[in-house]
Amino acid sequence: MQNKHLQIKVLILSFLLHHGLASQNPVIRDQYSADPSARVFNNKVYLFPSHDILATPGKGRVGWFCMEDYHVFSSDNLTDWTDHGVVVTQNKVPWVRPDSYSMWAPDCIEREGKYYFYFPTFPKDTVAYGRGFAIGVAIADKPEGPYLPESAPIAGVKGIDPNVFIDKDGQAYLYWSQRNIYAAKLKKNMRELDSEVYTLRNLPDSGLKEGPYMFERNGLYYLTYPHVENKTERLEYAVGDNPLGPFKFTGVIMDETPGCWTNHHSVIQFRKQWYLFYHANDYSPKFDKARSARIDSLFFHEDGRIRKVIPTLRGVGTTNAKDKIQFDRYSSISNSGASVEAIDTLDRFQGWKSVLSSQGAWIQYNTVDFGTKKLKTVNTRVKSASGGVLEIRINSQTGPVIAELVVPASNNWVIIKAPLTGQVKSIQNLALVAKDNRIVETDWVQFE
Ligand code: FUB
Repeated sequence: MQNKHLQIKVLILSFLLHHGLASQNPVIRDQYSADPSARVFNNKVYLFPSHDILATPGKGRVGWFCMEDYHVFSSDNLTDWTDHGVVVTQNKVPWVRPDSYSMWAPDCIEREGKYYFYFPTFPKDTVAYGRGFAIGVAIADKPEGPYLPESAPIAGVKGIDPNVFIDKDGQAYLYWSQRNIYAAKLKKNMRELDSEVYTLRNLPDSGLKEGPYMFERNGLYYLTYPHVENKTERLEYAVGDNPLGPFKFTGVIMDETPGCWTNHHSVIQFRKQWYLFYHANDYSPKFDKARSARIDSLFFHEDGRIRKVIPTLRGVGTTNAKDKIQFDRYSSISNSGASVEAIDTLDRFQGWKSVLSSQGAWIQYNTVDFGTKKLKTVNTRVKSASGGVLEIRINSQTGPVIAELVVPASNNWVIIKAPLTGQVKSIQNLALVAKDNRIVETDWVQFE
């Protein structure tokens, strides 16, 4: 009987684990989500990524980027994301090759209550996977769609990675790339160019540059872009006092990401904080054309220069203590005896686990909100063939112990419950610490 209860409990908790809301990096947990273009509309953040899928014979080019549609996501706290589903798909756009599988990096912008979604791909009259990318627009009344695609791509534009910027005077600009970065003014209808095409100069001469993203802050125009300075892409920026430049190369926003050749980003300010959206290949460590969107905070120096962003797994936002806290998306980790591994290497969307294997090894997860009411217990999903003991401490690995978790020897995942000691309230940083040298794996920790 007891076994049956345990099984039911495990089933319910497993359902919650796989259908729970996402937080931390990567932010989208059930599909690939590359080239994240984020926008703030109506006090919410909307995310317009490319949707990487894996090509198979007859469906895309095997071993290359493969995308057939776009989803849009939204969040009002940068932690919990809603997927609004497919907004544009290759076989429903009149001018697109229905077998293009090349719906690359998009962008979206609002003008006078309409939402303009820009996307590059191969038109019907081009060779798939050649150099003939065009850029189209689809228009909606709401950020989450439905979007109605125009019947033809934007005339005069050849390339990828559209980005749209509307200046304070109402003038809109389209930026895109094709090894270099180009820009042109857009007409008010947001569907036609209104100037010649400018090649943006004074950026590093050699090495691929793509994925432009323009924003303005305190009268300074930031042209940000991925560039291959060494081996793979890093994020750089140049500044100017005009949306069309001239720009002056100013620095690196994010260094190369080991194991992922591309990076692609956007920058937004949301409730007074600036954020960098970018991607890495978290769910596909061996194939870097299946990528996932991430978010980290971005800060400026006094003189307007951007501080380099160091990518984190913890990401941004507060985690509610009653949600599943994934220590494997850590803020910091001990130099030895602690690691992060995939729960199932055959299904990486199952996420990760923290593994502690020596006395004193620790993993820290910051900014957990315990609220104002005293929580009494902690549930933890753990596995240890030998059994072992973990502690949860607040502040750091040497801070006060708030729970001791005695993990039974088992080859299966089990959920154990332990009492919480002391008054833990408001926002806390937590550390999970090994009390002995036995190996203990932790999937999540949740307070109630
Ligand atoms: O997602 C396909 C391409 O990879 C994008 O268009 C580039 O910016 C790079 O991220």
